[in-house]
Amino acid sequence: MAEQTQADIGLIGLAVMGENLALNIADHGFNVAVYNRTTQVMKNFIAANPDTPGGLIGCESVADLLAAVKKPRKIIVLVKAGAAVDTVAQQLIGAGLEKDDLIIDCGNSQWTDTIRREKDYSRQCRFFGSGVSGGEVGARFGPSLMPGGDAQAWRHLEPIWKAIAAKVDPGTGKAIETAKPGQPVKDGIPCTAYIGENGAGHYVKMIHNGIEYIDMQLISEAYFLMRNLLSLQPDELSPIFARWNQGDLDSYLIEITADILKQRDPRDADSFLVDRVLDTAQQKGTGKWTSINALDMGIPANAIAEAVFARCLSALKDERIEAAKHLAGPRYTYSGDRDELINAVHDALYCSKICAYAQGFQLMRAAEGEYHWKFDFASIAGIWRGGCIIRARFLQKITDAYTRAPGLVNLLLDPYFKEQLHKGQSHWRTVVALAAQAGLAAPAFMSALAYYDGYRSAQLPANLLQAQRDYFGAHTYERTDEPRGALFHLDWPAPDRPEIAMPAPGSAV
Ligand code: 2AM
Repeated sequence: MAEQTQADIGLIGLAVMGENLALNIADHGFNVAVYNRTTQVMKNFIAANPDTPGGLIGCESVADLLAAVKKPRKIIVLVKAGAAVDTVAQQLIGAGLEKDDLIIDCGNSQWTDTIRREKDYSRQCRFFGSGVSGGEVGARFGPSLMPGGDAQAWRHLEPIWKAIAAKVDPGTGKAIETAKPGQPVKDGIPCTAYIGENGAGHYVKMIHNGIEYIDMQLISEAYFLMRNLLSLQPDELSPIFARWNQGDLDSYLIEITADILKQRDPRDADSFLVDRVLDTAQQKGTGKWTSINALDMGIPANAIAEAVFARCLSALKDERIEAAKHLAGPRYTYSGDRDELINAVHDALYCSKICAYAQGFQLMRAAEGEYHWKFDFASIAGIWRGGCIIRARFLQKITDAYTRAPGLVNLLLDPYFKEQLHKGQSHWRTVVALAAQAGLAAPAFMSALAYYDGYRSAQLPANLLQAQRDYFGAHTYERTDEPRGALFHLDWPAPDRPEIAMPAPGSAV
């Protein structure tokens, strides 16, 4: 039984994320009470960390944990997403959690679950959902944190969240390097801010992950095209990514790509590890959730969905090996200039990335209407500048864009991004055309370009499509020479039948 009520915060679930978050909080001088279902795990954790700046209190029951934490209690829950979150929430409520207390679900919960839980538990406590990005290292030394829940409750969590989050240099907009244990980063702009009511934090975390999928796919396609068209070895590609990391593409994912490509196989120093890694990508589901949500809301986030499908296609390894024996592609040898192609791939990557982020922000804009949130997009891009997997110099440009124009309809229309697309599109088209000519799969580059060209087209072929719908299903159409909303139908084929004006949906007729 904990003897004093002294802990600033409680934490349930001591798997690696829970342990690292607890240590990060304690590093910043907060006292943390910890509980784990399997008591020995908690005992081992306490024994392994006797000397943290804030101190850890080990609790053997949920009741002990509640007794140890100062009121209003803040209890972080880091258990497996799904039913376990409800199990733990109910245990806490059963053990005497009070109405002012906060449960903060830091797992990868689906935002719809968080909306439900916030409602279901609103009589017993204040339920928060906070996205935590940056993996195990981020949790330990500075994650990007996306909290959603009751706006009044946020002020109780804010000092701790701001202390433990990654920090960004206010001058450069770049993440400050992760600190060593016991040397927390104190200065800089914290990568956390209140996101919105109920599931808003978990929703924005999901969009982060959806963007992460497409970011990774685009980098992989850039690697694949340069490797195949220029016959470059991984250690020749590594310095190209390292150089890109000094410019517009400066980001964590480009940085680790440069590292990965120069890594030799620990089993065979003559080969590169990347060539020994099987080309089948796994997934945990957040990219899929993002794509399903895009389909549900009718938002064209095609590049994000394409990145999910690219992983699905990669997973069909046995089928692909078999198909490769039967299905022919073109014979193609690139005979152009090496550096020119490398620059073109760079620009294709940058332009595609702009479209991918534009899609992610379009989704959040649509979700505002769907779930009654009000997002601060400059702040969201700001939170992602440090701590998380998609951290990048690029995000400062997005913060700038939404600071200039908070109501920006689409990121593509921001003057900076527009200029980049205008400058890079010729190279982008060259790369997509080369991929098609050479028969190299580059679905994300192609899909992003299709989005760009579709979005900037005042006229698309949907006139024919809608006419087809009216032809076989009497689904009606609008006319270019009539006000929007006026509906018409023809009994096709109809050389001499009149067009019928249809009542607008919802009208009294
Ligand atoms: P355990 O060590 O007892 O398995 C990740 O699975 C973390 O969530 C672990 O700390 C695990 O505790 C905890 N966890 C998973 N399901 C749980 C549940 N239903 N109740 C409490 N903790 C749970």
